[in-house]
Amino acid sequence: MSSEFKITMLGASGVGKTSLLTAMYEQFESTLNEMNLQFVPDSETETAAILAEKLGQLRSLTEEFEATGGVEGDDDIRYFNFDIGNLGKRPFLRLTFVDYPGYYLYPKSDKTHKQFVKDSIAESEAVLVAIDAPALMEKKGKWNEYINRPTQVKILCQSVFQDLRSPKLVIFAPVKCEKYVRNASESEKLIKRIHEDRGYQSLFDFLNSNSLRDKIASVITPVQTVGSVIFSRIEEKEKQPYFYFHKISHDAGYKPQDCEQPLLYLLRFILKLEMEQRKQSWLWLGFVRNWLNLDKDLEKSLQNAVTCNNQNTSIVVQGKNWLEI
Ligand SMILES: Nc1nc2c(ncn2[C@@H]2O[C@H](COP(=O)(O)OP(=O)(O)OP(=O)(O)O)[C@@H](O)[C@H]2O)c(=O)[nH]1
Ligand SMILES: [Mg+2]
Repeated sequence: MSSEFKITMLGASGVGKTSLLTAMYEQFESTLNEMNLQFVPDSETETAAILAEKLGQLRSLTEEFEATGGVEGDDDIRYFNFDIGNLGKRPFLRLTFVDYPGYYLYPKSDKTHKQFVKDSIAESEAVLVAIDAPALMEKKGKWNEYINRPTQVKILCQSVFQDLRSPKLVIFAPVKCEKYVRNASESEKLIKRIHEDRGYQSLFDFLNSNSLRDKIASVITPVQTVGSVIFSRIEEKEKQPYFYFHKISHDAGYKPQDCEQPLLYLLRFILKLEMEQRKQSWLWLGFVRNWLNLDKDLEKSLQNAVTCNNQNTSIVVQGKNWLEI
């Protein structure tokens, strides 16, 4: 059996959770190949097939389109297994991403749905928070609470992150952010806004509170899940916002960028957990359950891989020690 790590997606309806998973899968494959590793096809959940369908949707975005979740979004819980192994060998690591319709988070949603998300986060080693960047950045963040629901996200984390017995990684991934990462100073602005009051400040404050500080690592890593489309405008109809995007040029194709970054941080964290446990397992007996049993070569290639974090666009907010190899 390979070791299994669970990651729960977090984010309201339509922010881009499933698209993010799709782009991550696509882009990470080439990173893995460079290390002589590969995704091993997973016949149980047909991850690759489902993601291919979503990929088709992303590729076929028209000249101008409105980004929505809900109807075109997903209506069920889905588990995406990313199995990683040496070429031609059995996988040594399985990353299971838990994806669900974003409306599960809403205050009025079914109790069992909300409980499902809570349980899933509690059982996960990491949480991947997708953030709709235009909602955060445009009109001084007027639509952020409505679209991204940071308060709801914080309340959920507060109810789950208590008495943590093992460290957790929280990855903040702003998506649809082509317009905001065109140069270093714009990227900085995006990252700053995520930290601010209008963004996720109170969640960061909570994660950095005395009882959690030592056990939580968090990073912000912007991704471009489509790459070739850019935010153009918001139209307000009957007090509802509609976000429109357009292609950067007539023949611009699907060109995701930095989508492997969240996975690199994840692997870094997993590797570090392994190393720490090996060093001081007497201290951390509580979370010895996921030994990777890496051989020397594999450990080396993983170590090489995780140094590929893009320092220009991503930052570690807290818990650097859980990510240092
Ligand atoms: N412009 C732009 N649009 C995107 C990007 N990623 C996703 N979208 C669009 O945003 C919409 C919602 O994306 P999804 O990935 O389905 O969102 P979701 O969070 O899974 O939504 P639910 O499953 O309903 O919770 C779709 O119309 C996507 O085409 C992006 O990087 N840029
Ligand atoms: Mg979805």
